[in-house]
Formats: sequence, structure tokens, C-alpha cells
Amino acid sequence: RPRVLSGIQPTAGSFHLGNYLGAVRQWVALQESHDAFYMVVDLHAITVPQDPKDLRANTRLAVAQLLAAGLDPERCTLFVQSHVPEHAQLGWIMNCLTGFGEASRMTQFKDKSAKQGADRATVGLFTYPVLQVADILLYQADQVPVGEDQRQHIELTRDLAERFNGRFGQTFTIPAPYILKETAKIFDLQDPAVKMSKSASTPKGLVNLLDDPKVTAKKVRSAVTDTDTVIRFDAEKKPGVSNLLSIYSTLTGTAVTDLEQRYEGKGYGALKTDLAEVMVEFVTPFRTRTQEYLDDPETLDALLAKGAEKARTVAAETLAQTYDRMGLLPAK
Ligand code: AQP
Repeated sequence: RPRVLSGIQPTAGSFHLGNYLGAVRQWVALQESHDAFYMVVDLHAITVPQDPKDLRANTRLAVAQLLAAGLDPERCTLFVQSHVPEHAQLGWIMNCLTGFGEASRMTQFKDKSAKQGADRATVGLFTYPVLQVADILLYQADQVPVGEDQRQHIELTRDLAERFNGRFGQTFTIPAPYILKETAKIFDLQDPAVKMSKSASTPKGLVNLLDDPKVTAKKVRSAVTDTDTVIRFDAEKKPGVSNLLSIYSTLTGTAVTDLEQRYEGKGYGALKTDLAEVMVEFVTPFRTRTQEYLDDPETLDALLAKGAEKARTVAAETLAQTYDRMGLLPAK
């Protein structure tokens, strides 16, 4: 079975709709057909300041949400990044292979550091994409299911894997991004020109899966569309409506063309009211399931311990091979 690897940050508490549709939903599907490794990337989260208590709670909360979304620890390897020390170790090796200029070209760093101010952005935030390279290469992943915003980081991963293989001999699998066109980028409900994001979206534009379903329904009903009235998918001319159609289509498994037909001659109000209902039906059981997993932290922690053990077997082998190829003297 081909292997997939992906991760999600435990930062904001609730996952948002972009995280779910852009990434987590694919993770659930891929565990059936692939050898799947999924992790909560707490080492990435600390590239910006975190309150220790919140970080710990949010890490469990992220795991609970992944399980609620449908990840099954019997079908995939689910773990927390910091439980597998090889990530930080291979991260250092990859830092030593990355050009400073190359790292400086990462647009996510540019955006995030611009927001924080150059003096406050950490070196960790700067090298975060390089740690991500290590995350992927450790598992010899063939594919990486992510949203469009991560494409550049997968490109960097490919470049570094090729560089290492070229210099030291075949060691790493060259991974490919796994990005579904329809959900590659879910947009802010209030500003459909920008991606839905926990740090950049306004509260009204951001759908948090763990919000009160009534709040979510209201956000969907007041989503920004356009002054036209026709319900048609046109990402350029009608980004707001197109975003709603993508969300609707993915959550219900109905083709966008079928939705266009269903809403022919109807107003935006009808579309939004129905989508609000679809959303409520989706988030209500999701919230309940998440809470159930959270109520049993011992089981959660035991499951993570098992996941880390499975992950370490693979990660340790790759790291040992990497050290050896590079000429690091083995400890006797
Ligand atoms: N709007 C989105 N559409 C599609 N996919 C998205 N992802 C995030 N936003 C969208 C995908 O979610 C996965 C996990 O993301 P992350 O935990 O790495 O968080 P992020 O990318 O940092 O999420 P945000 O909300 O965009 O955070 P900020 O505001 O801090 O930048 C990834 O696969 C990502 O592609």
C-alpha cells in the first residue's frame, strides 16, 4: 500500500471548516486505501507563543476531533509529533541542507512573520517548513494530503529529498502533494477572496466545527455572495457562491452541476438556508463525538502511546540510515 503522511496543528482549539474539508476529510478516506500516518504537530504549534496548559489541552482536543472525524487507530497510525523525537532530529539535518535564501522564499513564513512583526517572529517559525520536510521524509511518504496553502512546502520537501539522495545515495522517497481540486482552498465566508484561516479570518468568516451549531448556521446564512442572483459555479466572477457550492457539494456528495440545477430560479437565500441545515447536521454529531473522546483522556493517551510506538519504528529506521549515509559516527 502506498504511504501517506499528514499533520494538523493543535493551536486554535476547534478545527475550522477549511482544515476539515481541505485535509482531514481526505485523511479519513485515505486510511482505507493507504498505509496512513497522521499526527498532531505540537512542535509546529510552538513556533508561535503557546500557553503550556492550553497547548496540552488543545493537543488532546485535536486528537479527539480527528477521531470524531472518523480516523480509526486500527486503520491508521495516529500520534503526537513530539512523542517521536526523530522529527526534531531529522529536522536539524534538513536545516543543514536548506539554503537560507531557499527558506526565505516560503510564502507562509513571509505572511506570518509580516503579521507578527520581524522582531517577534522566531527562528522556529522560519525553519518550520524544514521541520515539515523532516516530518514527511521520516515516513518515506508517497503522498501528502493537504490544502493548497501547503503546496510550496511539499515542493521544498521534494527538492531536499532529491538533494540528499543525490549527495548521499538513495535514501528518501520523493513525495507528491495530494490536493483535491474542489476543496484545495475553502474561502472565508465574509471575504471569499482569501482562504478561511484561524489567524486571518474574522469570526464571522470562520466556521469552527465546535461552535454552537446555531452560530454556525447564522454564519452560513449571512455569508457574502454577490449582487447577481444566479446560482452558478464561477470561482473568478462569483467566489462567494462558488465557495458555498463547493462546501455543499463536498458535505453532501452532490455534484456541483446537480446543485446548480436544483437551485435554478431560486435565490441565494434558499441555498444558504439549506446549506446552514447541512452544516448543522454535520457539526452536531461531530461535537458530541469529540466530547465523548475528551471525556476519556486515559484511553486517548493510551491510544497515542501506541501510535507513537508504531511511528517510531519507521522513523528510527529512516533516521539511522540518514545518519549513517551522512557519516555521523554511530555511538557504541
Ligand atoms: N481554508 C483552507 N482550505 C483548505 N485547506 C485548508 N487548510 C487550512 N486552511 C484551509 C489545511 O488544513 C490542514 C491543517 O492546517 P494547519 O493545522 O497546518 O493549520 P494552518 O494551515 O496553519 O491553518 P490556518 O487556519 O490557515 O492557520 P493560520 O491562520 O495560522 O495560517 C493543512 O493541510 C492545510 O492545508
